[in-house]
Amino acid sequence: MSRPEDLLEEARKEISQASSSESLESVRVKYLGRKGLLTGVLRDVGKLPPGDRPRAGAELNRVKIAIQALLDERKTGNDSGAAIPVPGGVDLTLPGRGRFFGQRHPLSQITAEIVSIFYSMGFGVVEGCEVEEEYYNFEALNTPDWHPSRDEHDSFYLAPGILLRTHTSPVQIRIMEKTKPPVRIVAPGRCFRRDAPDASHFTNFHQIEGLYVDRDVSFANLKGTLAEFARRVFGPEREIRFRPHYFPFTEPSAEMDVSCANCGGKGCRTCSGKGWLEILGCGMVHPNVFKYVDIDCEIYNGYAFGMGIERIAMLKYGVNDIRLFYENDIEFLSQF
Ligand code: 2NM
Repeated sequence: MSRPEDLLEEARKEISQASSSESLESVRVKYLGRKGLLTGVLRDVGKLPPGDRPRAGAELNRVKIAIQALLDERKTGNDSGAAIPVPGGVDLTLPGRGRFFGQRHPLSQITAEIVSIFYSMGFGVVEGCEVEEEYYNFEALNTPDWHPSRDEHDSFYLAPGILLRTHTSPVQIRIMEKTKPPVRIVAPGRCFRRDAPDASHFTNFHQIEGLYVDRDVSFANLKGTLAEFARRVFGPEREIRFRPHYFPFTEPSAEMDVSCANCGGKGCRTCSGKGWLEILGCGMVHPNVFKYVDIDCEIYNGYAFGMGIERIAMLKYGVNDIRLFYENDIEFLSQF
């Protein structure tokens, strides 16, 4: 009598080599058919001494179930019953590999979102150069030479008077130089500062700045526009507030906060107990700036604002480290 495990091994080999459903069926008949090898051996169990029968029967049943499982496994994947050639052992019945779809970087997504909000309110979109002249980056922005950001240790100078822009404001100066009011633009782009990297600083970051110059522009116009912006980015349930601040290029100046989403304004760790999160700076364009670009500040005035895109993205999505945006970690990026 053949040993059950030998039968199983032979059946396994023949099942894997079967190249058509017909040959698979003949393997089944050979082992499990009415006159099959296994059926024959099962019948012989009756001739064993009564004490040995239960064990032998159970063993053979196990083999029978295993052979049937191997046959079933080979059959699924090939329901048509037609012969499938298997070139080089490639299993053509396996599902195809998924195609990898890329996506836009979260900073590009949020930039596009912010730009489209201002675009819908009538702002044009302008981009400038990352390498700037000191004049456009500081001088024309009423930024005195005692200001810390003019220090060699705070900006990247490429040559005397030439540096990587520390904000996108030079774009606004260049536009005002050659455009008669009304001017209504936003300028998104990459900026550079010589900061030591930590959870909220990086040597390059992104800004969107806005500028509106016309007759009779008021601080109320600025507040209304920025309130609408905050509603659209953070949702209508968040409150906003303005606090006085200082910028060389605006007077008066302010910072705008949104209420903390985490605690609803009560104060928690996210907002350092303040209940508010600072999201941007703004103000009425300083008359000295208008003098540099030859716009008559007796006729025209305007407002300007600037925000860090990383900061907005971090607050909106709950990201706690700016460096995550710059590490090309697919696990992180694909969440957006
Ligand atoms: C800010 C805050 C306040 C600003 C000012 C100007 C310009 F060119 F009109 F003078 N552009 N951007 C500005 C004003 C930027 O960023 C925090």
